[in-house]
Amino acid sequence: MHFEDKVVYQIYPKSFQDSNGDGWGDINGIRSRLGYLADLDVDFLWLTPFFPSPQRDNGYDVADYRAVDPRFGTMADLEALIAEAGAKGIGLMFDMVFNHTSTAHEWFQKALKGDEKYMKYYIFRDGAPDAPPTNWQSKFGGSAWEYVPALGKWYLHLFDVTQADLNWENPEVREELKAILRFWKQKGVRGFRFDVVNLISKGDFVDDAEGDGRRFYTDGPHVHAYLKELVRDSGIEGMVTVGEMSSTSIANCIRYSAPHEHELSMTFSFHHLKVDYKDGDKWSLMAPDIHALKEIFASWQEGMAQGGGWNALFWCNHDPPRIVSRLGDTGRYWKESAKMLAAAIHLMRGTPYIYQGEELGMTNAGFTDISSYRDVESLNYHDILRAGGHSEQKTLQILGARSRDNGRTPMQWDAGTQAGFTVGTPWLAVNSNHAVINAAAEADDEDSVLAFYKKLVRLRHASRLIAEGSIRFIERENNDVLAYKRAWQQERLLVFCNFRDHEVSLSRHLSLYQQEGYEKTLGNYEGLEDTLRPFEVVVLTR
Ligand code: TEU
Repeated sequence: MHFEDKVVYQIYPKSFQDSNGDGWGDINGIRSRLGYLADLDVDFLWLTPFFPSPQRDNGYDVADYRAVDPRFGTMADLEALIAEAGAKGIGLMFDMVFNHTSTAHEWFQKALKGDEKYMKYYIFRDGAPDAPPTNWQSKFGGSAWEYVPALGKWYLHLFDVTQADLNWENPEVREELKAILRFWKQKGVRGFRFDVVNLISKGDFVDDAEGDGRRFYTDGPHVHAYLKELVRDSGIEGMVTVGEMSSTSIANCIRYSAPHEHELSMTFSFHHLKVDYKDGDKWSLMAPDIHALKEIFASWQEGMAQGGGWNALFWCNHDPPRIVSRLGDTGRYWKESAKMLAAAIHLMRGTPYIYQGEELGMTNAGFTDISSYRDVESLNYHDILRAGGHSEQKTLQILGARSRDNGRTPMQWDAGTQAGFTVGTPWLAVNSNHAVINAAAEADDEDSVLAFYKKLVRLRHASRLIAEGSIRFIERENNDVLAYKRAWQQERLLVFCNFRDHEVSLSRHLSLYQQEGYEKTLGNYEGLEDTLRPFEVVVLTR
């Protein structure tokens, strides 16, 4: 499978398009928008989980891996979607949440009743009711262990208390998961995204004196062996696969993604999305450190290339806030910054992912009241921040910048009521800026953010340099500009991105490149100056 020249579009079904007026997006809604997606020319659609689920974590708490939650539609709707997308040359990628199941899953329910077989599917530990086995913290706040009085045991949940971690040491668990992959492959699914898959192999269960416990289970002892086995035995090698890697390293991501390792096609890593975390804390606000951002891109891009690994390129998904609100500008330079940010990653070495609405320049939710929020992590942290002494106003300011609901507001299709997302009441409020930022308006505008994304997708399809070329970062000492050079055979491409809302200079005037035979082939301003204008991106080729 060649994926170097492909582009993936991520759909969060709950917020994409509602077809029956219940305020939830659904599969038939996606079917009705295939024309839009084909026009954008994307190659794959990654759908976040639509499986039966109590929805404590919006579907990442899976209760049955082989069915469709009725609120999203039926298996027949899903099969029709796979066929109709396929007819347009678009492949479906499904999201496999294999680190944990919902506690509503049949396996966990049997375990709770003391069924020995199923207790071994999870990570249960003996212990007194007031002494969790370790001091590890859940990623959503609080202890990572929950006590079950009837069993006199604790179970591990790295995420919500309703998301129990699976015991991958048990070969029966691994066989169950392989069978799920075979099931979806048979249905015509073309690829998979694996949720937090570098957390599946737990190491020693000991207290962490320095952190929240992650060093004992991140990129754990058997993770590479488990992945190799999963891919080999389920027959999915050759399909496009991406692993979501939490707090990982370049060395591990090379192993996860280098073709000769026979693990995955590529990896998501998140280091570049933490450059505005004060002291590494998501809930402490800080202005983004652009120098750190550049260093992270340079080391991951060049490091992965040297080791033969492959990056997934992304700014947005259903977890982080919207990138224009974060690194760009939502006012005067909204359009310029949205385009600059897009070009910055789409021309790198790796496979670009577009998250629904990113191609329109959608912004953060703008919620001003806790009652607007739905995300379990946001609601938990509201209480944690309040208990930690923050005022309600400060807490809302932090959630306004960091909540996962920022990226989950409904897709903005048009300027009409509820942005064309639903004729009912949406499960999460529509952003009031849909009157201006919406697909219908942008489709008719050649200068729109949407039009710019279309250019980037087509460029990758057409250019072997973008798909396969080498990469080297330049302007390394410049704290305002991210810049790199791509090379393939005799072809060269240079990308200069100004991350500031003011004019900045370069170590070398752009006109000097012109004298060397470079021409401007893409940008978000007219003409070419020696300096870069606010949020300007300039692409030069030779
Ligand atoms: O996310 C994994 C993950 O660790 C995060 O991005 C997490 O949301 C963040 O650290 C919280 O601050 C994946 C899914 O993308 C996410 O939606 C799920 O909630 C999570 O796994 C559990 O399945």
